[in-house]
Amino acid sequence: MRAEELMPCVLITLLGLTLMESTHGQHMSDEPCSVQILVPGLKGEPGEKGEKGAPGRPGRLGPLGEMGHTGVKGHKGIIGRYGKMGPCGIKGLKGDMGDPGPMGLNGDPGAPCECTPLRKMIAVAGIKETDSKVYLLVKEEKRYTDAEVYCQGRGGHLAMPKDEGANAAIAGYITEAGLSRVYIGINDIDREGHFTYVDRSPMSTFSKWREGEPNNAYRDEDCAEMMAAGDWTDVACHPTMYFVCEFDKDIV
Ligand SMILES: [Ca+2]
Ligand SMILES: [Ca+2]
Repeated sequence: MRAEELMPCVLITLLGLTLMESTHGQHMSDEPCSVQILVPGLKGEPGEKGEKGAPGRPGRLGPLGEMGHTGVKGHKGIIGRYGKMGPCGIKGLKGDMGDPGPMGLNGDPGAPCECTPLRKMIAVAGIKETDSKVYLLVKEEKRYTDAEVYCQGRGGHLAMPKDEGANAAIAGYITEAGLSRVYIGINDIDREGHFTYVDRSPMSTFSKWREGEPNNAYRDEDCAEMMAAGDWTDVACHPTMYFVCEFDKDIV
């Protein structure tokens, strides 16, 4: 037999030996080279169930799902916290003036009065004085009652000459001022023909009526004036003229 013819036999035998070794090994070595047809055996009995395998690898990412339906509107929420303070507003209009405040404290005492210069100044302004009275010629034309109000407002009365000295002082005052007549504090307003001083003190022994006066001319003369010579006449009360006030010295 040539090598070429022997080769298939050898190959098949080797193959058969290899396959059959586990079951027929002891018989194969004695057999001469022969052709054997190897076919699969019968299906065996099912094996026992194996153990659970390890978890598989993660699957591939799936496709996007469809868009969901619009939900139902929810209930109103509770009130939130206060917000931050807003910016400043524009300036308002000016308000009304307030009530007057309380009176302030008294000021410090003034400097002591330098009386000599003051008296000198008053004298320059035209004051006349006797031992007990100071007279002031007021060059403002007023009715009799208004003249008395003026004098009272300054703490005095229309001049009430009650003796020759006072009467002379007033008369000199009128003359020096270049006047002819002024109101003085004598009248019979309360009772016709019954003259009193303007402070209602009675006429006593002293009087200086001009001859023929008082005559209550036109039945309308209830006031009195002094002429520059110092004599008196009764006159109407409503004409306006200058007048002389008198003040007690102890209150000046
Ligand atoms: Ca009269
Ligand atoms: Ca008269």
